[in-house]
Amino acid sequence: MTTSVTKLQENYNQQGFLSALPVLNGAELREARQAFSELEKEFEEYTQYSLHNVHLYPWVMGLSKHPRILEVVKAILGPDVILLDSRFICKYPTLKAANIQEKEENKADESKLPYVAWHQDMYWGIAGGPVLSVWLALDDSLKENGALQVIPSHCSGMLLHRQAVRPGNMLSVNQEIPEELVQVEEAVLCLLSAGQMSIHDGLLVQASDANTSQKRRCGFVIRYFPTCASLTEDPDRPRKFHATMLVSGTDQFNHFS
Ligand SMILES: O=C(O)CCC(=O)C(=O)O
Repeated sequence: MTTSVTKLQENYNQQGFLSALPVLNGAELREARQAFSELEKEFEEYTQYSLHNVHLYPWVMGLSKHPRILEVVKAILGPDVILLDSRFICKYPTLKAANIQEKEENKADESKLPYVAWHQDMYWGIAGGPVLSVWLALDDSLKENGALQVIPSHCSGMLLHRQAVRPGNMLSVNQEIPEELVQVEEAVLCLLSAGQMSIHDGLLVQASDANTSQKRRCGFVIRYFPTCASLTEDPDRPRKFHATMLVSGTDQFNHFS
C-alpha cells in the first residue's frame, strides 16, 4: 500500500470522511456525463433520486469498479468488498434567472426546493461491519448548488431518525435526524470538482441544502461494505437490496447470495 493511501486511511479513521479525491480523467468524465444525459432522457424526473441500482448499466458498473475508487475503498474496508446499492442524485436548477434577482420573492419557493435532511446511511440497518459511501461528482459540487455537508465525527452511534418536517427531503422514506441532535455549526462542505469524489462512513451525519444556483449538481452515490457485514431486518424500515454484487476479493460469508 502506498504512503498516500495509508495517510488517507488515517485521515478517514479520524474524521469519518475524505473529500476532493481525484477519480475520473477528462475523457472518462465526458463519457460519463454523456451516458448520464442519455439516462436523463430515458427516466426524466427519476434521475433526481429514485434511480436505484444504476450499476446494472455496464457503463455505471465501470464507474463503480473504477480502480481509483476501489483502491481507496479496499484500503478502508479490506480486500473483500460488496457493492450494496448505487444511485444518481441530481439537484436541477429550479429557480428562474429573473427570479433570482428578486430574492425576497423567492424565499417561500426556496423553502420547498429539494434538499437532503440530516441523516446517517446506517439507518438501513447493517450489522457486522461498516458501510462506506462514495459520492462521485459528475458536476462541480459547490455551496450554491447544494454540495454534501458532513459532521466530522462518526463514532457517536446511530442517532434518532424521524419523519422530516420540512417538505422537499430527497431521502427515500423522508427520514431525518432532528436538528437539535446535530452540531450543525461543525458541518463541513465536501466541495468537489466534477470527476472528484468524497467518501464517508455510514455513521457520519450528513445532509445537503437546496440548489439555489443555475448549475445542475449531479453525483453518483455508491455504497460498499465488507463481505462480513449483513443487513438487519426491521419491519419499520423494510428495504430490499436487489443488486448487491461482489466487486473485489472473495465472499466467504455469502450473506447476499
Ligand atoms: O447527495 C446528497 O446531497 C446526499 C447524499 C446522501 O445522502 C448519501 O450519500 O447518502
